Amino acid sequence: MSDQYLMAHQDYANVPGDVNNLFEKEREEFERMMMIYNGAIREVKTKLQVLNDELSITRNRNPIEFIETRIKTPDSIANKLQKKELPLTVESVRENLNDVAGVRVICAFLDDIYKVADMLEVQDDVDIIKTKDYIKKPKKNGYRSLHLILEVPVFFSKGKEKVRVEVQIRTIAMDFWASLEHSVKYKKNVRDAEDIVYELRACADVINRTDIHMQSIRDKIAYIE
Ligand code: 0O2
Repeated sequence: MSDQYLMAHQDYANVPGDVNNLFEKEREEFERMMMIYNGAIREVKTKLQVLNDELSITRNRNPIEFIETRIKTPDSIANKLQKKELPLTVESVRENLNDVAGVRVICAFLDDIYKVADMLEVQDDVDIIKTKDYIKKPKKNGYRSLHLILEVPVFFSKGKEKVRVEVQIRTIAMDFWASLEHSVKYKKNVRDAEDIVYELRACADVINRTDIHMQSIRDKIAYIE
């Protein structure tokens, strides 16, 4: 059993009181759902690794620097459903949440992001349900990333199930920015945070210009004999 699979179960076992009770009636169903999401994460990660290996031969370099995966914790699932005023049931999770299974793909260059997305799109068994391009249309805070909601089949002893996975694709620099920005969300003193939000916004713009510049330098290097 993988560490990640174990982690999902440990998280479930350690959920704070309220949330634990919310899914208690459906504990078995909930565990099965998490097992299925874990399967889908593995499917998508393997697909990405195979594509990366192939491109490292045909293009002589890897478009993907690294891949991270995560499964949403039960309390985070419950919080999101509550925020959207949706029922806290397994059925509601499956119908309404797209990001219980999450895969993050980190690329060196901007054009690699779209290359990876295109390669996923043409796979026979991958359906792209939704695309959010926060690179072409960044969020107000400066967040940039390409989000794809995929549906992939996961095969079991008694058939297959289509499962949704959120894939976030971004550059190393965008990822660096997003990790720091994410930590501001958990700070209580909003007044102090206001300056930080402004500075982060400015950094996001610098990062974007740098990403574009690095890509053009890479292209120039490619022409040097
Ligand atoms: P966590 O902790 O990463 O799981 P939807 O109902 O799906 O349309 P949602 O879920 O807000 O609405 O979709 P969106 O905008 O695609 O965001 C999904 C995820 O993208 C977030 O998950 C974050 O991981 C990431 N993200 C989106 N906006 C930002 C941002 O401004 N800053 C950072 N750092 N990350 C962002 P969660 O569930 O919010 O969080």
